[in-house]
Amino acid sequence: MSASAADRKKSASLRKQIWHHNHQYHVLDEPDVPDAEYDRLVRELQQLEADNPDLVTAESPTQRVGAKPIKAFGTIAHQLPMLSLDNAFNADELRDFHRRVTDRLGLDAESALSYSAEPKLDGAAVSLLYEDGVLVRGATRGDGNSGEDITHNVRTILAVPLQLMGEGFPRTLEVRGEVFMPRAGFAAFNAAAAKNDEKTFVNPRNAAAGSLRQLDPRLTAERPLDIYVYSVGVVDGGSVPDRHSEILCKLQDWGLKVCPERKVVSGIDGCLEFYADIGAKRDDLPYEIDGIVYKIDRLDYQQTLGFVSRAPRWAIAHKFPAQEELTVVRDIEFQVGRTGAVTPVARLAPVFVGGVTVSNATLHNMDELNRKDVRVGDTVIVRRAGDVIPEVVKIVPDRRPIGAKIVKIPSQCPECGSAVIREEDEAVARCTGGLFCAAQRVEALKHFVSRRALDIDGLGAKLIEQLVDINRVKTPADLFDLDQDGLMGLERMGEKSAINLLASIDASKKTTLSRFLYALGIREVGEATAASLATHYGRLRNVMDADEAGLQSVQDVGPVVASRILSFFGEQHNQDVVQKLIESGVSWPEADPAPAADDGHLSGKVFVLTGTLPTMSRDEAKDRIQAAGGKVTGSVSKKTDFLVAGEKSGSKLTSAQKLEVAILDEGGLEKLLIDQ
Ligand code: D41
Repeated sequence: MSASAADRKKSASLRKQIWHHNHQYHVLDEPDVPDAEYDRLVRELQQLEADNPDLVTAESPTQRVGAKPIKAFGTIAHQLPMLSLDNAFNADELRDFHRRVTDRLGLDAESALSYSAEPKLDGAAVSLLYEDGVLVRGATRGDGNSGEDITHNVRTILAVPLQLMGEGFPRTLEVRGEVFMPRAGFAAFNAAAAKNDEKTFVNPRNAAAGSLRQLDPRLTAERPLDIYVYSVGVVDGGSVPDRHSEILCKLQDWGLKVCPERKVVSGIDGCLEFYADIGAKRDDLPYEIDGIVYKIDRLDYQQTLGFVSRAPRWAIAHKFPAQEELTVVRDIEFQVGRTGAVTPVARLAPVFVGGVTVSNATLHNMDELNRKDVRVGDTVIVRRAGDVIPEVVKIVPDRRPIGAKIVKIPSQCPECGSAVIREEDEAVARCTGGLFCAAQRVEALKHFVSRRALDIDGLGAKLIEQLVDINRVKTPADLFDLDQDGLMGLERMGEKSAINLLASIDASKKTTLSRFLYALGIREVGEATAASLATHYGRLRNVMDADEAGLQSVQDVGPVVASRILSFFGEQHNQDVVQKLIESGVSWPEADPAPAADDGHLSGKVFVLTGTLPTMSRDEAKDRIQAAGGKVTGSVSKKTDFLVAGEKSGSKLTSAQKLEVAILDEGGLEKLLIDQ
């Protein structure tokens, strides 16, 4: 039976509405209806299609994910080859490129030649073919001449429209772009995979490429993939504008997703400026990029220049420093942290990666070490992305030398010889020496004096190590009876530094309860928890006397944190240290416990800080927000109440605008802090 005219009309209308909301959400990042409304529309269409199977069309939003895996990938010959990109690894190579093109075009090298500049996404290049506005085919780039048919998989990417929008698109339109996995999705995917003992991806690029090469589209649909399109291929039965930048705008009008960071720049200086701007934001972008692509904007110039051996003469990729490099593991050692965690660390042949020279990389814990099977002598891929600590991603099995040594975790602490044990359900092994262990003492002291704790200026790691080595300092309390003569006996310590250090030790005595609690280094008690405890209890005595139920009523304190606090203060030697610190003159303003429901007038409010404020330092802003009961987090989300934005605010500002988070400048924050 065929559907009634009314149902036909209804289904067409529902499809249109769903495409629209889908486009708002996945392409523009500007959802315009609540999820519940979107779901309702989809369910209505599903029901209508179930009742009237003849209403189902391939481009219906209900048909993104095919029910069955395909048997094998077909091959698709690209009608126009998908070219590759030449690279420039520094500004000089970019200048050479610019000189070549201006020469060939008969222009002055100083002339203001327009380039369309865009970040170079690190993902997988694909081709999407639209016929009469309907997505009919998706293909990988392959070798540029032919790729694999991945239509079933690209259809599952919500940012890929199954039907183009608006008007004026050519009857046949092939667009090319980069499918990528945003950082957040990559991290979440890998965390879930690791938890389930499944294979994790080495980097977002492999994750994107691997996800596209699934036979079962239901698997691809579960991967958080996204796309930016960056050029057109075949165009038939219509036309596109005659500038690259205008083509991108057109593609956007037709519902395709293009990178918002793109910009038309003028001449070599414009290129370099854009490179520096994006470079400064690189770590804050929600996706990984490995460079900037510059394309001569005018298509007639592009035509004149043509291409050589698979790469256009009119475009170039200006690379950023690589975030992954190969190097050799010289040794694997074990480090003891503040909490006694014994962590394997790879000592590497120094290698320049992610903009710095790296000679150590964490192996996290024994499970990781075993899973990655890293041995001394192995060649490994080291990765340093953003300000994340460098890590060993994987070994290169082909390069393993004969006799590469397997390293086992020591049964005794390399620092103090106490037993190393690993509790059930714990990934990390720990030294049982506690503050008897010099390594733990050093780390505990470093933490105690750190900027956000007691903030003792001039007491660096080297000095602490010396003081611990000669047994002059065993606990933080011992810092307060150091004297000038004692200090001057140490290496590299003159009279002046000794006097300065004593002055800053003295100055650190006036502190806050929150800093003091944080400085004690109780496991799981970070700054935010310390601040919650301080506002909740007001006095140290109250914290020390609190019971489990009481502790758990504090914001952010769950059973684990509560038990850590209880056992910390349950230890006599910790009580002694606290007592001694107070006797040495460490003090803070004690307050009455905060009323239960309200920990300050900004209680419950979530802040994010970005950019540089005119007069307030970031730490100061954070302290004052926390003192008023507010919470400061690192990234903007739906839960954020305020973004405090200063000069040079990057992607956090954009995210806040998108999510309609209230944005404050320093003046606005001041008002809020004072306003009761
Ligand atoms: O973001 C990218 N990965 C990107 C790749 C980009 N933004 N633009 C590109 N433009 C081209 C030309 C100039 C050939 C149209 C590309 C690529 N090609 C490309 N991706 C993989 C190979 C070549």
